[in-house]
Amino acid sequence: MSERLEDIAVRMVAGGRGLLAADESTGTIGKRFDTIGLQSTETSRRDYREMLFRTEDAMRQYISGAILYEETLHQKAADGTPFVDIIRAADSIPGIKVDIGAKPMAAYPGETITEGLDGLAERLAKYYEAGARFAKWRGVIAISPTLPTWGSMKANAHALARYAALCQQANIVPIVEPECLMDGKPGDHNIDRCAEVTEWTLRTVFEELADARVSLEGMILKPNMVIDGKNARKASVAEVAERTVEVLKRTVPSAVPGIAFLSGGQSSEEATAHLSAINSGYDLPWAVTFSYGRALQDTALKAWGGKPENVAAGQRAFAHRAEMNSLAAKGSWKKDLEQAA
Ligand code: 5MM
Repeated sequence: MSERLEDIAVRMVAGGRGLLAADESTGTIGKRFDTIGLQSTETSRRDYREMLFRTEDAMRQYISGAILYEETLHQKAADGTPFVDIIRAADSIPGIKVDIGAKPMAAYPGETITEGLDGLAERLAKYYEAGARFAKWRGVIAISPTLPTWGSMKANAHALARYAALCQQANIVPIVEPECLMDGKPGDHNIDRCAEVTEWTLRTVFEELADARVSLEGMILKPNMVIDGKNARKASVAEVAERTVEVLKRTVPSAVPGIAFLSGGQSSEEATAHLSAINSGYDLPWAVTFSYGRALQDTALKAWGGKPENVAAGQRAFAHRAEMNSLAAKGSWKKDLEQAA
Protein backbone atom coordinates (compact mmCIF):
# COMPACT_ATOMS: atom_id res chain seq x y z
CA MET A 1 0.00 0.00 0.00
CA SER A 2 1.39 3.41 -0.88
CA GLU A 3 2.14 5.88 1.90
CA ARG A 4 -0.23 8.84 2.23
CA LEU A 5 0.96 12.15 0.78
CA GLU A 6 0.25 13.87 4.10
CA ASP A 7 2.52 11.45 5.98
CA ILE A 8 5.38 11.84 3.51
CA ALA A 9 5.05 15.64 3.66
CA VAL A 10 5.29 15.58 7.46
CA ARG A 11 8.34 13.28 7.34
CA MET A 12 10.04 15.74 5.01
CA VAL A 13 9.95 18.56 7.54
CA ALA A 14 9.71 16.97 11.00
CA GLY A 15 12.16 16.59 13.84
CA GLY A 16 14.69 19.21 12.84
CA ARG A 17 15.53 17.42 9.59
CA GLY A 18 15.51 19.21 6.26
CA LEU A 19 16.13 18.71 2.55
CA LEU A 20 19.36 18.56 0.61
CA ALA A 21 18.82 20.28 -2.76
CA ALA A 22 21.24 18.30 -4.94
CA ASP A 23 19.19 18.78 -8.11
CA GLU A 24 21.58 21.02 -10.03
CA SER A 25 21.01 20.54 -13.74
CA THR A 26 24.05 19.59 -15.82
CA GLY A 27 24.68 23.25 -16.67
CA THR A 28 24.53 24.43 -13.06
CA ILE A 29 26.71 21.67 -11.62
CA GLY A 30 29.21 22.50 -14.37
CA LYS A 31 29.38 26.08 -13.07
CA ARG A 32 29.83 24.82 -9.49
CA PHE A 33 32.65 22.48 -10.58
CA ASP A 34 34.30 25.36 -12.49
CA THR A 35 34.88 27.03 -9.10
CA ILE A 36 37.14 24.11 -8.08
CA GLY A 37 38.65 23.63 -11.55
CA LEU A 38 36.94 20.27 -12.10
CA GLN A 39 35.49 19.10 -15.38
CA SER A 40 31.85 18.04 -15.15
CA THR A 41 31.43 14.48 -16.45
CA GLU A 42 28.99 11.73 -15.56
CA THR A 43 31.72 10.23 -13.38
CA SER A 44 32.71 13.42 -11.57
CA ARG A 45 29.05 14.23 -10.90
CA ARG A 46 28.60 10.70 -9.56
CA ASP A 47 31.66 10.92 -7.33
CA TYR A 48 30.57 14.25 -5.88
CA ARG A 49 27.04 13.16 -5.14
CA GLU A 50 28.22 9.81 -3.79
CA MET A 51 30.38 11.71 -1.31
CA LEU A 52 27.29 13.59 -0.08
CA PHE A 53 24.84 10.69 0.05
CA ARG A 54 27.36 8.41 1.76
CA THR A 55 27.78 10.84 4.66
CA GLU A 56 25.56 8.36 6.39
CA ASP A 57 25.24 9.62 9.97
CA ALA A 58 24.51 13.18 8.83
CA MET A 59 22.01 11.99 6.23
CA ARG A 60 20.25 9.86 8.85
CA GLN A 61 20.14 12.52 11.55
CA TYR A 62 19.69 15.76 9.65
CA ILE A 63 18.52 15.15 6.07
CA SER A 64 14.93 14.01 5.56
CA GLY A 65 15.19 13.88 1.78
CA ALA A 66 17.43 14.65 -1.17
CA ILE A 67 16.19 16.43 -4.29
CA LEU A 68 17.84 14.79 -7.30
CA TYR A 69 18.29 15.64 -10.94
CA GLU A 70 16.99 12.97 -13.33
CA GLU A 71 20.48 11.65 -14.09
CA THR A 72 21.15 11.13 -10.37
CA LEU A 73 17.82 9.38 -9.71
CA HIS A 74 18.90 6.61 -12.08
CA GLN A 75 22.61 6.70 -11.22
CA LYS A 76 24.65 4.16 -9.24
CA ALA A 77 27.55 4.64 -6.87
CA ALA A 78 31.01 3.42 -7.92
CA ASP A 79 30.31 -0.01 -6.36
CA GLY A 80 27.06 -0.37 -8.31
CA THR A 81 24.63 0.49 -5.48
CA PRO A 82 21.80 2.70 -6.78
CA PHE A 83 21.84 6.17 -5.19
CA VAL A 84 18.16 5.75 -4.37
CA ASP A 85 19.06 2.74 -2.17
CA ILE A 86 21.86 4.63 -0.42
CA ILE A 87 19.49 7.50 0.38
CA ARG A 88 16.75 5.18 1.60
CA ALA A 89 19.21 3.19 3.73
CA ALA A 90 19.89 6.42 5.65
CA ASP A 91 16.13 6.72 6.31
CA SER A 92 15.99 9.65 3.91
CA ILE A 93 13.56 10.09 1.01
CA PRO A 94 14.59 10.41 -2.65
CA GLY A 95 12.94 13.27 -4.55
CA ILE A 96 13.19 14.57 -8.10
CA LYS A 97 13.33 17.98 -9.80
CA VAL A 98 10.77 17.76 -12.60
CA ASP A 99 10.81 21.19 -14.20
CA ILE A 100 13.03 21.56 -17.24
CA GLY A 101 14.16 25.05 -16.43
CA ALA A 102 13.18 28.72 -16.36
CA LYS A 103 13.16 29.93 -20.00
CA PRO A 104 12.87 33.52 -21.30
CA MET A 105 9.15 34.35 -21.42
CA ALA A 106 7.88 35.51 -24.81
CA ALA A 107 6.80 39.19 -24.77
CA TYR A 108 8.05 39.66 -21.19
CA PRO A 109 11.64 40.96 -21.38
CA GLY A 110 13.73 40.14 -18.31
CA GLU A 111 11.31 37.50 -17.03
CA THR A 112 11.13 33.73 -17.29
CA ILE A 113 8.52 31.02 -17.36
CA THR A 114 9.37 27.57 -16.05
CA GLU A 115 8.74 24.78 -18.52
CA GLY A 116 8.11 21.05 -18.19
CA LEU A 117 4.34 20.43 -18.01
CA ASP A 118 4.01 18.58 -21.33
CA GLY A 119 4.22 14.84 -20.70
CA LEU A 120 4.71 15.40 -16.98
CA ALA A 121 2.05 12.86 -15.93
CA GLU A 122 3.95 10.11 -17.77
CA ARG A 123 7.31 11.22 -16.38
CA LEU A 124 5.95 11.29 -12.83
CA ALA A 125 4.76 7.68 -13.12
CA LYS A 126 8.31 6.68 -14.13
CA TYR A 127 9.89 8.69 -11.32
CA TYR A 128 7.59 7.00 -8.81
CA GLU A 129 8.66 3.61 -10.17
CA ALA A 130 12.30 4.69 -9.75
CA GLY A 131 11.66 5.52 -6.07
CA ALA A 132 10.90 9.26 -5.96
CA ARG A 133 8.28 10.15 -3.35
CA PHE A 134 8.41 13.92 -3.72
CA ALA A 135 9.15 16.35 -6.53
CA LYS A 136 10.24 19.93 -6.99
CA TRP A 137 9.40 22.71 -9.48
CA ARG A 138 10.98 26.15 -9.27
CA GLY A 139 9.26 29.25 -10.61
CA VAL A 140 11.52 32.30 -10.80
CA ILE A 141 10.28 35.80 -10.03
CA ALA A 142 12.63 38.66 -10.95
CA ILE A 143 12.69 41.79 -8.79
CA SER A 144 13.50 45.27 -10.17
CA PRO A 145 11.75 48.64 -9.94
CA THR A 146 9.42 47.50 -12.76
CA LEU A 147 9.41 43.71 -12.33
CA PRO A 148 7.71 41.37 -11.74
CA THR A 149 4.82 41.92 -14.14
CA TRP A 150 1.42 40.45 -13.44
CA GLY A 151 1.62 38.41 -16.68
CA SER A 152 4.76 36.58 -15.60
CA MET A 153 3.59 36.23 -12.00
CA LYS A 154 0.32 34.64 -13.05
CA ALA A 155 1.92 32.32 -15.62
CA ASN A 156 4.52 31.03 -13.14
CA ALA A 157 1.96 30.54 -10.35
CA HIS A 158 -0.36 28.72 -12.73
CA ALA A 159 2.42 26.38 -13.87
CA LEU A 160 3.36 25.64 -10.24
CA ALA A 161 -0.25 24.75 -9.48
CA ARG A 162 -0.65 22.52 -12.56
CA TYR A 163 2.58 20.73 -11.62
CA ALA A 164 1.44 20.27 -8.01
CA ALA A 165 -1.90 18.77 -9.02
CA LEU A 166 -0.17 16.33 -11.39
CA CYS A 167 2.24 15.27 -8.63
CA GLN A 168 -0.53 14.54 -6.16
CA GLN A 169 -2.37 12.53 -8.79
CA ALA A 170 0.82 10.44 -9.13
CA ASN A 171 1.15 9.99 -5.33
CA ILE A 172 4.16 12.28 -5.19
CA VAL A 173 4.41 15.20 -2.74
CA PRO A 174 5.01 18.46 -4.65
CA ILE A 175 7.50 20.97 -3.33
CA VAL A 176 6.17 24.28 -4.62
CA GLU A 177 9.12 26.66 -5.07
CA PRO A 178 8.37 30.23 -6.11
CA GLU A 179 11.73 31.99 -5.80
CA CYS A 180 11.74 35.80 -5.68
CA LEU A 181 15.36 36.36 -6.63
CA MET A 182 17.79 37.89 -4.18
CA ASP A 183 20.70 37.53 -6.59
CA GLY A 184 19.06 38.58 -9.85
CA LYS A 185 19.78 41.82 -11.71
CA PRO A 186 20.19 44.54 -10.61
CA GLY A 187 19.93 43.01 -7.11
CA ASP A 188 19.78 46.41 -5.41
CA HIS A 189 16.22 46.25 -4.06
CA ASN A 190 15.63 46.71 -0.36
CA ILE A 191 13.87 44.41 2.08
CA ASP A 192 10.56 46.32 1.75
CA ARG A 193 10.46 45.62 -1.97
CA CYS A 194 11.30 41.94 -1.36
CA ALA A 195 8.48 41.75 1.21
CA GLU A 196 6.01 43.35 -1.21
CA VAL A 197 6.93 41.02 -4.10
CA THR A 198 7.09 37.89 -1.93
CA GLU A 199 3.67 38.61 -0.42
CA TRP A 200 2.17 39.16 -3.89
CA THR A 201 3.82 35.99 -5.17
CA LEU A 202 2.67 33.74 -2.33
CA ARG A 203 -0.86 35.12 -2.45
CA THR A 204 -1.02 34.44 -6.19
CA VAL A 205 0.48 30.96 -5.83
CA PHE A 206 -2.00 29.90 -3.15
CA GLU A 207 -4.93 31.21 -5.21
CA GLU A 208 -3.73 29.14 -8.17
CA LEU A 209 -3.19 26.09 -5.95
CA ALA A 210 -6.80 26.37 -4.74
CA ASP A 211 -8.09 26.71 -8.31
CA ALA A 212 -6.09 23.62 -9.30
CA ARG A 213 -7.60 21.68 -6.33
CA VAL A 214 -4.23 20.94 -4.79
CA SER A 215 -4.42 19.42 -1.31
CA LEU A 216 -2.53 21.78 1.00
CA GLU A 217 -1.92 18.97 3.49
CA GLY A 218 0.01 17.02 0.86
CA MET A 219 2.50 19.67 -0.28
CA ILE A 220 5.55 21.55 0.98
CA LEU A 221 6.30 25.22 0.24
CA LYS A 222 9.87 26.21 -0.64
CA PRO A 223 10.02 30.01 -0.56
CA ASN A 224 12.76 32.61 -0.41
CA MET A 225 13.31 34.50 2.82
CA VAL A 226 12.38 38.18 2.90
CA ILE A 227 15.77 39.80 2.49
CA ASP A 228 17.32 42.70 0.60
CA GLY A 229 18.99 42.19 -2.79
CA LYS A 230 22.52 40.83 -2.95
CA ASN A 231 23.97 44.24 -3.83
CA ALA A 232 22.11 46.07 -1.06
CA ARG A 233 22.40 43.76 1.91
CA LYS A 234 21.91 45.51 5.21
CA ALA A 235 18.98 44.05 7.16
CA SER A 236 19.93 42.39 10.44
CA VAL A 237 19.28 38.71 11.15
CA ALA A 238 16.40 39.69 13.45
CA GLU A 239 14.84 41.90 10.78
CA VAL A 240 15.04 39.21 8.08
CA ALA A 241 13.36 36.77 10.47
CA GLU A 242 10.64 39.21 11.48
CA ARG A 243 9.77 40.30 7.93
CA THR A 244 9.84 36.71 6.65
CA VAL A 245 7.50 35.47 9.37
CA GLU A 246 5.18 38.43 8.79
CA VAL A 247 4.82 37.70 5.06
CA LEU A 248 4.43 33.94 5.56
CA LYS A 249 1.76 34.37 8.22
CA ARG A 250 -0.21 36.65 5.89
CA THR A 251 -0.15 34.26 2.97
CA VAL A 252 0.51 30.59 3.83
CA PRO A 253 -2.48 28.60 5.14
CA SER A 254 -1.83 26.66 8.33
CA ALA A 255 -3.00 23.48 6.56
CA VAL A 256 0.38 23.39 4.79
CA PRO A 257 2.49 21.02 6.91
CA GLY A 258 5.86 22.55 6.21
CA ILE A 259 7.96 25.33 4.81
CA ALA A 260 11.49 24.51 3.65
CA PHE A 261 13.47 27.58 2.64
CA LEU A 262 15.86 27.93 -0.28
CA SER A 263 19.11 29.75 0.48
CA GLY A 264 19.09 31.86 -2.68
CA GLY A 265 22.72 33.00 -2.65
CA GLN A 266 23.05 33.79 1.07
CA SER A 267 26.31 32.65 2.62
CA SER A 268 26.11 29.28 4.36
CA GLU A 269 26.25 30.81 7.83
CA GLU A 270 23.73 33.56 7.07
CA ALA A 271 21.21 31.02 5.80
CA THR A 272 21.62 29.08 9.05
CA ALA A 273 21.40 32.16 11.28
CA HIS A 274 18.22 33.37 9.55
CA LEU A 275 16.55 29.96 9.81
CA SER A 276 17.38 29.72 13.49
CA ALA A 277 16.01 33.20 14.19
CA ILE A 278 12.78 32.34 12.35
CA ASN A 279 12.43 29.24 14.51
CA SER A 280 13.01 30.98 17.83
CA GLY A 281 10.66 33.52 19.29
CA TYR A 282 7.70 33.05 16.92
CA ASP A 283 4.63 30.91 17.27
CA LEU A 284 4.46 29.24 13.84
CA PRO A 285 1.65 27.01 12.52
CA TRP A 286 3.96 25.04 10.20
CA ALA A 287 7.21 23.11 10.61
CA VAL A 288 9.92 25.40 9.22
CA THR A 289 13.16 23.92 7.94
CA PHE A 290 15.74 24.10 5.14
CA SER A 291 15.91 22.89 1.56
CA TYR A 292 19.30 24.34 0.79
CA GLY A 293 21.49 23.78 -2.22
CA ARG A 294 24.48 26.11 -2.09
CA ALA A 295 24.24 26.77 1.67
CA LEU A 296 24.61 23.04 2.40
CA GLN A 297 27.12 22.22 -0.29
CA ASP A 298 29.52 25.12 -0.84
CA THR A 299 31.95 24.26 1.95
CA ALA A 300 31.83 20.54 1.12
CA LEU A 301 32.55 21.19 -2.55
CA LYS A 302 35.57 23.33 -1.66
CA ALA A 303 36.91 20.86 0.91
CA TRP A 304 36.59 18.01 -1.62
CA GLY A 305 38.07 19.92 -4.55
CA GLY A 306 37.46 16.94 -6.84
CA LYS A 307 40.20 14.85 -5.18
CA PRO A 308 39.55 11.28 -3.91
CA GLU A 309 41.89 11.85 -0.95
CA ASN A 310 39.62 14.71 0.22
CA VAL A 311 36.36 12.75 0.39
CA ALA A 312 36.49 12.53 4.20
CA ALA A 313 37.12 16.30 4.47
CA GLY A 314 34.21 17.01 2.13
CA GLN A 315 31.96 14.75 4.19
CA ARG A 316 33.00 16.47 7.42
CA ALA A 317 32.15 19.85 5.92
CA PHE A 318 28.79 18.61 4.68
CA ALA A 319 27.97 16.92 8.01
CA HIS A 320 28.82 20.12 9.86
CA ARG A 321 26.50 22.31 7.76
CA ALA A 322 23.74 19.71 7.94
CA GLU A 323 24.05 19.63 11.73
CA MET A 324 24.09 23.44 12.02
CA ASN A 325 20.97 23.71 9.87
CA SER A 326 19.24 20.99 11.84
CA LEU A 327 19.89 23.00 15.01
CA ALA A 328 18.52 26.06 13.19
CA ALA A 329 15.38 24.15 12.25
CA LYS A 330 14.87 23.72 16.00
CA GLY A 331 15.77 27.35 16.74
CA SER A 332 18.84 26.37 18.73
CA TRP A 333 21.83 27.28 16.53
CA LYS A 334 24.45 29.56 18.08
CA LYS A 335 27.33 31.27 16.29
CA ASP A 336 29.90 29.92 18.71
CA LEU A 337 29.09 26.37 17.51
CA GLU A 338 30.57 27.38 14.16
CA GLN A 339 33.75 28.65 15.73
CA ALA A 340 34.07 25.57 17.94
CA ALA A 341 33.91 23.40 14.82
C1 5MM B 1 20.48 23.17 -6.30
O1 5MM B 1 20.03 24.11 -7.28
C2 5MM B 1 18.74 23.82 -7.82
C3 5MM B 1 18.77 23.58 -9.27
O2 5MM B 1 19.08 24.69 -10.01
P1 5MM B 1 19.12 24.58 -11.64
O3 5MM B 1 17.82 23.98 -12.07
O4 5MM B 1 19.29 26.02 -12.08
O5 5MM B 1 20.27 23.74 -12.00
C4 5MM B 1 17.75 24.90 -7.36
O6 5MM B 1 16.46 24.76 -7.89
C5 5MM B 1 17.66 24.77 -5.88
O7 5MM B 1 16.96 23.61 -5.54
C6 5MM B 1 16.98 25.94 -5.20
O8 5MM B 1 17.12 27.15 -5.88
C7 5MM B 1 17.58 26.10 -3.82
O9 5MM B 1 18.97 26.16 -3.93
P2 5MM B 1 19.75 27.30 -3.15
O10 5MM B 1 21.17 27.15 -3.62
O11 5MM B 1 19.12 28.61 -3.53
O12 5MM B 1 19.55 26.97 -1.68
